[in-house]
Amino acid sequence: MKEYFKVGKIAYEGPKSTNPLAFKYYNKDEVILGKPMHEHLKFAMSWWHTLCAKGSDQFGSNTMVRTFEATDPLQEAYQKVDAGFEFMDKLGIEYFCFHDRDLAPEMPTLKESNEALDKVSDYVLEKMKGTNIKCLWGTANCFNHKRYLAGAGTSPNADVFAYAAAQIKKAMDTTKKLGGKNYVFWGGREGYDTLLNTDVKQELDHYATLLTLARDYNKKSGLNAQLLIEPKPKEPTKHQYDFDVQTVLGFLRTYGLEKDFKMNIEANHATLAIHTFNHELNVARINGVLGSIDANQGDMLLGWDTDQFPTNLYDAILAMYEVLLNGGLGTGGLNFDAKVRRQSFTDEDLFISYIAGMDTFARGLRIAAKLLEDKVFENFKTERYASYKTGIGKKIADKKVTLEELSDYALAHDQIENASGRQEWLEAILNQYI
Ligand code: XLS
Ligand code: CA
Ligand code: CA
Repeated sequence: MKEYFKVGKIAYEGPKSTNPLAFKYYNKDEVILGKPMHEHLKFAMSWWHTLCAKGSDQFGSNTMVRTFEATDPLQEAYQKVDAGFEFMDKLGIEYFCFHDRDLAPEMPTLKESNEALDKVSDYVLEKMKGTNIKCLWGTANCFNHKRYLAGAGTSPNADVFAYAAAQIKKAMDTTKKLGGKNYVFWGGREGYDTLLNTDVKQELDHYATLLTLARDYNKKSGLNAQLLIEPKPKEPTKHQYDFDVQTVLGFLRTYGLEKDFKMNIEANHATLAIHTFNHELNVARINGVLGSIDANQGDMLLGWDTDQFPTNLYDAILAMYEVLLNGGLGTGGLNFDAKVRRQSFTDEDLFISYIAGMDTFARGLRIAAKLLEDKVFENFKTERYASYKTGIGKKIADKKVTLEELSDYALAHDQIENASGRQEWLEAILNQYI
């Protein structure tokens, strides 16, 4: 078997190590809050950004130097499988995520595209045998091809809707074949740019129909995956229908789908919605729909979906804090939906970026666990809301009060005393834990 990367197995060397090709914080088997790190942090390799992205942008062509490239796209697809498994093995990554069109190329007809996907996924299945590498989630790419110029499930063209349904069916079959425990729907081009040509009500109805059909097929086909919607507020369209977690919750409840879907929360999409990553995780958690994470980060000064590797420790701590409060991610995990920068074009950069991301989350986990153990914020919050534990507050919390009674109470207690929110103090304590 050809070796594609001139990099050996990545080992844990601890925080003092200066070796760029070693983990400083991710110590796979170290137990944190009763569970080994690799169970808290089910890291996944994104097939698209790792094996398919070649560094091109709006202004320039490819920059990546990849030894697994080939002139025939199908040949390249097989080589990507070999390279991908070598990469995951060397990093100790146990999961991967894929779009149908990352695994195998789009062919001239749908039938041929399906056949190509069958062949390449057979090969993936073969490679999985004898390893502990698993599929975290699959999805269908219903946004790249020009047929999807006006969306997939929300396209004004019914033939496009049918084509998307066919692609989703096949991607679900492929996810089942590879043993995937989750299936993701990112809205792609489900959104609009101008109301002058768009019937939003009709588009949302159609989108819900597509998701309902997929929900039914999930059971009928025996895939039985956790279905996940991935919110994103803009890009490619101006108004993406799956804006953020709260918007998606409203949509799911309108169409009676709230019990069937959880969410895949991406850090960069949260910040595009002018939310923090932990805000989105929190909204999902308190509504019981925190399913999985796309671990990356954006650049606040650029303001588009840059999909950078997550190196911001602060955000990782607050994210892992939510994950711990959630009791983990169930069947979900942490997918590196992240790509190396255009100037980081070597194979080594790919490894270094994954190490940086894994170490950031490992360190975030350690610090979040300590904060939680010491109940730093939890004790503060208990105290802050203590007025709802007794007296009139308890009556409000128990919903055993009328507006008239509250009015009488307020008339007798109209000299209000508030307590400080102590934000700066709490931020300083958080810094002490870092
Ligand atoms: C794009 C999305 C996409 C999904 C999967 O912005 O992040 O990559 O994760 O289709
Ligand atoms: Ca994503
Ligand atoms: Ca993204």
